[in-house]
Amino acid sequence: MSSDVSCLSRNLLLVATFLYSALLAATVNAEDGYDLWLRYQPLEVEARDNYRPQLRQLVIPGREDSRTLQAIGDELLRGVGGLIGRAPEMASRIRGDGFVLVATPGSSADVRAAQLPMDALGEEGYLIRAISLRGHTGTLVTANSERGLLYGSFHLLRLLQTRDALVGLDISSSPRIGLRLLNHWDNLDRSVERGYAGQSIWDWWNLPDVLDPRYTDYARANAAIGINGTVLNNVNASADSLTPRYLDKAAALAEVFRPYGIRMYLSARFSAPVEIGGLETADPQSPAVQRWWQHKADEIYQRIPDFGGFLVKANSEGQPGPQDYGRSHAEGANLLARALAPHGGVVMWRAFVYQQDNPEDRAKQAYSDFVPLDGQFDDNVIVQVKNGPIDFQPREPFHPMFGAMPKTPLMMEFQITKEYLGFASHLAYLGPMYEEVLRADTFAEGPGSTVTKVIDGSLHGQRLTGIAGVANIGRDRDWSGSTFNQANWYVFGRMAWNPDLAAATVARDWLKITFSDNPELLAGALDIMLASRQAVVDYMTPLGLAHLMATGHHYGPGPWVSDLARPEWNPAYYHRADRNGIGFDRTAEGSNAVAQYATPVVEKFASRSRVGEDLLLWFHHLPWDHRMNSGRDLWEELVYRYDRGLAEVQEMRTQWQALAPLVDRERFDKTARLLAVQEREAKWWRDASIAYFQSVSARPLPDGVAPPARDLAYYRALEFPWTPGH
Ligand code: GCV
Repeated sequence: MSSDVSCLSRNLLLVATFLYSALLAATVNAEDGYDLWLRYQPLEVEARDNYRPQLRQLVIPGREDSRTLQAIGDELLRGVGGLIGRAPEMASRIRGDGFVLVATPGSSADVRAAQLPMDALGEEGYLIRAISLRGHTGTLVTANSERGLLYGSFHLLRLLQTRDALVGLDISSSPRIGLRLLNHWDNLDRSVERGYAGQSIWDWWNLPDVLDPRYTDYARANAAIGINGTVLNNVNASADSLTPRYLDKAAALAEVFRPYGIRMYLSARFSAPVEIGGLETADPQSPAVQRWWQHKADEIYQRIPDFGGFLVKANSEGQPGPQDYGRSHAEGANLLARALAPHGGVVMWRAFVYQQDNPEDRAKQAYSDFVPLDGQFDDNVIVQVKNGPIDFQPREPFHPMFGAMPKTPLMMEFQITKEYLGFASHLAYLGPMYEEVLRADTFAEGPGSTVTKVIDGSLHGQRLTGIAGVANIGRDRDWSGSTFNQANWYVFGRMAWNPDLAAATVARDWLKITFSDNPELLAGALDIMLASRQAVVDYMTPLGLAHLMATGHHYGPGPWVSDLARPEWNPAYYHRADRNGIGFDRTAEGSNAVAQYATPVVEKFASRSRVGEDLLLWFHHLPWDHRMNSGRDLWEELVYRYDRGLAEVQEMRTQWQALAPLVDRERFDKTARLLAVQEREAKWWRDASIAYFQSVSARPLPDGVAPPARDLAYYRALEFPWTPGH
């Protein structure tokens, strides 16, 4: 009996041990997405064997005295160690073949002696070269600054992650755009405007005392893709962010970011002199107001000596601004710019403005306000312009301000968070959208005057250049609400560094880093990513339609909404559908928004046949029986596009299912579940939109098309009081 008991307990112990080890293994291998592109899981055996002889020693002169060089050393040890299963030995000098030397000409006599072409690299660029030094072969990462070394080192790690050869390396890279920033729309209470990945990562309450290790990982992730600045707080700003208490908190974050080359910026509320300064006015002409901003700048730079500057949303959607005092945007921007100038800071002044009670087409208002001010902004002001003239829609034409202000630096504002593309739950890879905008030709100075050339400064000889992405980052374990949303943060950074990169190239890199280089996985997942944005366009806003989302939270369809106080808040304002036709006439017969573009572009956009069907209804109001390229009439084409969008999502789900054996369990399941949500919601969009537009057009559904699942009244009655991000 007693031996039975002891045998039983032995067996139980064995089972428990086995379960514990299995659990441990599962935890160790768990892929919850936290690592982003800093994922240093072991490469395939062959790749590891190839790399090992080339990554034996790491030499970083001066490492003891520099936090950036220490960060580089830590990252390379960790990265190489993880990827090839053996960290290089940290050495003080080159001892044999297989060295990696990370040094500037200033920190290494060998680099100086090599006389490399360093001039073109500028402050942040780098060279990565296969090199022979002191009779040994190895790899050199060099740059003019430690920041350049940092970016070069991350590039070296990327080469391993994408399984590129180190033999014969000769890479020279420098960023095309100076300010490469994330904009957080994060509030002091940790809510995030248009954020769908949980609370803000900034724990304002516990700062500056508690420094979440996430802050360092955030800085690492950004540095790895070349992002060099971050605006911590929402453009709908609270003046409290500028009080000493909150500046101390911001300073603690700046300290964490500094070794990673990330400068801190803050959104400034224009009326702060009144709200926290006790002044009676915020008028830019008031000497007291000017002094207040100068003192504020001094106070900030005392705490954060490398503070980048202010981002400002003024006279837009209820925010205070210079026009409250009869002053222009330029006068407002210059007020802040003059306070920052002695310290080297910049003002990023947003052009996202449209006015209550202004009957002008909303798509025209920013241009009308800003273009006459060209030449009036101080040198340290850059005007931040959204990619399109309305507001981050699934598809918009490029903003007409690009190319139209030759004397003013303009920076791009993209949205990485998907306010209008299905929140965090829909899979929509934004690379193709960024690419479409960056490559658009403004014709401002003749053919080839692309948006990229406007924002990289080459078109009009601007020295101050920038690009910002509204972040999709929150407290969620995977940072962005889904694995595939991480790709949008990633591609933003990569294109900010090099706007000529193709969306497909970046997606491939990201897939290799995030999952593996299995060819089947790469092909299948790449297909999904590249089709995804057009799918969203098709099931939400096909053929150039825009802003059909439900009121306020923008979750789901609301094309029927037409009773809101401001006309341009109503979807009906944008689609203008009635019994006879649909679309916004922006030609000379309509609002004439086309006239804001340069001549050949005007002609293209104004022509029904040349504008392209993707933007057709953005610029034209057309009868339902307008003949389309497909031979279908406009009504049939609209229905066809809604169906096509839904079918694409169904296809994406099928493709993802086929990849199940190639993806780890946790990330596979989460993506699969989200794709199911996306299919359900794409169907909702399709059904509700068709039901509504049919109620207006009074046209029969084309043969063989499934009728909407419910009647229009059902869709109209849906309410979502607790949507995130609102
Ligand atoms: C930060 C849109 C969004 C707002 C956002 C605004 C802006 O209107 O819905 O949430 O406010 O753009 O970019 O300022």
